[in-house]
Amino acid sequence: MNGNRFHLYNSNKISKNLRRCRRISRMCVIGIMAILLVLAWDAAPVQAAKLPALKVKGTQLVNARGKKVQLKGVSTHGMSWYPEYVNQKAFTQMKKKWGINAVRLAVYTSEYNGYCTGDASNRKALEKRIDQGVQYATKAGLYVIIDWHILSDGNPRTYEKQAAAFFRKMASKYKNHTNVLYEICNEPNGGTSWETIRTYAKKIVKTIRAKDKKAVIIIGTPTWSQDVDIAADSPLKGYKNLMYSLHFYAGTHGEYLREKAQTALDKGLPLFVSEFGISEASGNGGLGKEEGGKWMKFLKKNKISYMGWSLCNKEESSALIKPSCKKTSGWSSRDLTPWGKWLLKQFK
Ligand code: IDC
Repeated sequence: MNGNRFHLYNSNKISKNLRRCRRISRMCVIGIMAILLVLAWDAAPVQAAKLPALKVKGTQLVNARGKKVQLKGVSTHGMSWYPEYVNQKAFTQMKKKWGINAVRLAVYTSEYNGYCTGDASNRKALEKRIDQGVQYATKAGLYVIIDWHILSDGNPRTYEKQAAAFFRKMASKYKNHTNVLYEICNEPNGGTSWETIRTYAKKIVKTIRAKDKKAVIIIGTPTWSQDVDIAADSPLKGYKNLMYSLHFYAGTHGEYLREKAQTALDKGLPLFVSEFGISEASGNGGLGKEEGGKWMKFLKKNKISYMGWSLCNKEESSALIKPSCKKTSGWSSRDLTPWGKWLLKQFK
């Protein structure tokens, strides 16, 4: 009897212990799962953007409902050169206070530790910066242009293989980001013909479309993205949502370039001003404010998107931030150059 009671007592105790053990292990499992969930959340790719995908209709950028959309924003300088301006606070401030709705991330291919001239670690750093830029833009509610910034390498075919690999990677990563646009060659120059650019563009557009079926793609045009009238004679066929870039610097480019733009529009070419300034084309010199005003009228009338060059404090008149200002966000009007102040007025 005693032995039995002892046995009963013991087995009660054992089963109580067992239950406690089970409870603890259940709590452990839940705890571990919670930790894993938090970690996974942190490591997860940036969330898909809430911004509606854009399309091209005729010469016009439109939203899903077919309403005309004009993107307005700023371009970074080279992201190897001035990476510090790619940060959340800056992007959010520019959206909320400046009234922009897009940013352009300039990835130089050749100059300034360019994507194609630097080493593998430099490429990795640039890709990380693009990732961050896209994340910050997404969180701030901005459209974002990934710009393959050819310049001294005047012919986009110089680094065609690298461009294809780059855009394959970008399009795989960002295919679900409805706020990402791709710009495949900033400014072809050095006499590179439209035929050559077109050959390049066909390859890169095909590469992007294999992954990302719909994103807007901006294609550079001959003579530093000015000969849009020539591109208008034989635009790419068989693909939707393509636009063509028109670049101007009002200190140098005036009426003759607007006429070329008008010719292109008349021929039905969708234009996108993915870079402009009112300094001279060198990025420095005096500001052409009056000519700049004429350009803005033209852009407004035709609802053409525009991105101002550039978000940095370099000692040159095309920089938006004063050289003496070391802040990388939280700027007040005092921190802006005359060009910066002028541009902000256009966004309002
Ligand atoms: C300029 C920068 C300048 C830099 C130079 C060469 O403002 O600091 O030294 O590039 O890399 C463009 C180009 C853009 C130029 C800009 C001004 O797309 O890269 O930036 N510009 O010259 N086309 C017309 C003007």
